[in-house]
Amino acid sequence: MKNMLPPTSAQRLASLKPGERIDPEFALEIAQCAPIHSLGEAALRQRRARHSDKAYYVYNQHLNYTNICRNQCRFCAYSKRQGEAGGYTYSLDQARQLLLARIDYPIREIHIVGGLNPDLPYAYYLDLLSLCREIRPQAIIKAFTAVEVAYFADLTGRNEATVLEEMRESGLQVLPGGGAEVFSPAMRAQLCPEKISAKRWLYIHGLAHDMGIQTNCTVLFGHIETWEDRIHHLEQLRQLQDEHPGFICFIPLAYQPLNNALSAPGPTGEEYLRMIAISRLFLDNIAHIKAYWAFAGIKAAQMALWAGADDFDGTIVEEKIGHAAGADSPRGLTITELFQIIEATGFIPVQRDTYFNEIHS
Ligand code: V47
Ligand code: SF4
Repeated sequence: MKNMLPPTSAQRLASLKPGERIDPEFALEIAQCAPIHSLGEAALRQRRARHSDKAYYVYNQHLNYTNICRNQCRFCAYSKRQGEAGGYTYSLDQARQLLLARIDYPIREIHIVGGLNPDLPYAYYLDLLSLCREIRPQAIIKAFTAVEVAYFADLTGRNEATVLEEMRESGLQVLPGGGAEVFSPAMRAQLCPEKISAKRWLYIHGLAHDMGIQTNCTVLFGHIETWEDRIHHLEQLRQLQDEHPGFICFIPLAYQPLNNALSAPGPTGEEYLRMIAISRLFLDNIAHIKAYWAFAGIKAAQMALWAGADDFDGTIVEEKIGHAAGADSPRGLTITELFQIIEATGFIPVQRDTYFNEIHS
């Protein structure tokens, strides 16, 4: 029960050392039972020990090349079936126009993800990467979730290592963290039965890390999963990072409840902060925790900087996946708005690239 932590556990939480590893049982106890201010304060101490009062942000642009997808994840309001109204696929020329439309802005990251569209040939993805490389040589290309990489491998009969190598040769530098959802097989069976298994998602990220391609990681939470599922998910990520290091940043994705097949309300503000805080406390081997404002909402994301998060993501322009499911945040922010939103929290806004190299211009 919330606010009912036994004194010994409360004492342990209050005296955690910087970077101290906590076990899953303790994580479950404090995530559920610690008063939110105690949990948040412990996470804030860990966050400050690593990043002082810096709060990072990135000048980025999203490119969602298609929403046509052969999967039907129950939480997804973004995807359409082939031939369904509202389905779209950008031609390479349309993608070029979207990139050129923002060419006067000093964008540092292009974030590319899309559905699993049976109409697109493998060459399209390589050409899309080359196009981004050509138009945006200064930006880091963070492209294709493990779910897409697995799809390309199955589509072409290549193994995942070959796909990753060919993608890298065309410009891919980092994998985004999407598609992880919740690793529990029972949850996956209910949420996204067509999607690759947790085992394959973890395999692809470990493989990418071993090849020198860094990646991000996520959890989709606040729907039908339990705290046990969430901690189990964090355990899998921490173990992979121990064995195959390469995760840059962890992103708890707040479930958006509209226009999809799941019947769940989404996390409360308090639950969001608990998830951010426990992520900071448990993932002692992942440097950064992202408050993804587009899904959390700007105000909850601002609060999250006080509960363990150190990153605010970016300008985005324009977010489609969460907004299809009812996100009520803006679809993008100007760099000035982003700076001011972070500054208003009392933290120091620091522009970064995808690898968290600081940008001082
Ligand atoms: O993989 C789909 C999720 C993800 C919903 O790596 C939903 O830096 C909430 O992964 N409610 C895509 N979430 C977003 C993502 C991401 C975003 C920002 C930065 C990075 C990064 C990664 O969105 C999908 C899926 O897990 N999603 N539907 C929904 N209704
Ligand atoms: Fe397709 Fe991704 Fe949506 Fe699942 S979450 S239906 S894989 S676009």
